[in-house]
Amino acid sequence: MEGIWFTEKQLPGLAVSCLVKKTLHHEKSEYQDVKVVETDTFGTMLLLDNVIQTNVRDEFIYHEMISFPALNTHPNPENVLVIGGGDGGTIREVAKHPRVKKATLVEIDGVVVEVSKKYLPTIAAGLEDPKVEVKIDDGIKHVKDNKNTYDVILVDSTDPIGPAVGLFAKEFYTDVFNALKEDGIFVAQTASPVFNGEMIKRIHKDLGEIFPVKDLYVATIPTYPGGYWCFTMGSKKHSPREVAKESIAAPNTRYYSPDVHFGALALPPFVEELVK
Ligand code: AG3
Repeated sequence: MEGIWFTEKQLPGLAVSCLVKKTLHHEKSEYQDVKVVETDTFGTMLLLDNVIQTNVRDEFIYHEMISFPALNTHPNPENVLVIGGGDGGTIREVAKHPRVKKATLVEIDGVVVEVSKKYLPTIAAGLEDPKVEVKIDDGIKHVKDNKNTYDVILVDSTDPIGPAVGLFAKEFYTDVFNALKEDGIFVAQTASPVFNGEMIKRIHKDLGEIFPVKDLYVATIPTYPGGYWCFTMGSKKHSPREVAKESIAAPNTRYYSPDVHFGALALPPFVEELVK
């Protein structure tokens, strides 16, 4: 794959293509096809089953936005769990938050962790942070086995196909609820409000039956289908809308800021419609 176009078939009738200069790595792990490619437009890029997961150019947007809204909604997010996210980008942001003491990453596919360390060192940097512990294990099992343990749980999964299906199920959200302490907060990436509206609605309904507080916020992520992405939050107590602006920590962030915290929660009517 040198100087040819990689195409992700994002939807049955939609594809996005990227000019690839070089394939740096390609292997089939126990769970998926793992590829790292060098592109002009986005720099080094991680593909799982030919789906764009992350890249050096726009990764900061997704990784900051999956992490900081929950970390700043919780008054004291000392103990944080990230499920998935083996590239390390999410845990890197988590470890940056001044009130986080311990961050555990549970990734099912050890190959993703190894390949990211080798080819995506700026993203994988968090995996070496002293606050961080990496476990190669099944996140679904991990939450079942660790009750009343975490302040914040972030689910940095792939799309709801293949190994990630269970991470979008109501049973899993119930286990996440139980793995959180009494004022815990959960966030998951929940795809595109334009293309995945029905799923977002269903998730919101499921969460509403489990968590007292639920919310949705958006960010612009150029490489994901539609470029406009949702994150869903379930919280036992605190609302992201009631955070004191002065208490918000945004250490060296490039997308997230105290204003973006609230701006991301301002939903256009068609998105609001999905969570009413
Ligand atoms: N996880 C979310 C990837 C979803 C992208 N979907 C797609 N391209 N169709 C990203 C992992 C980054 N840590």
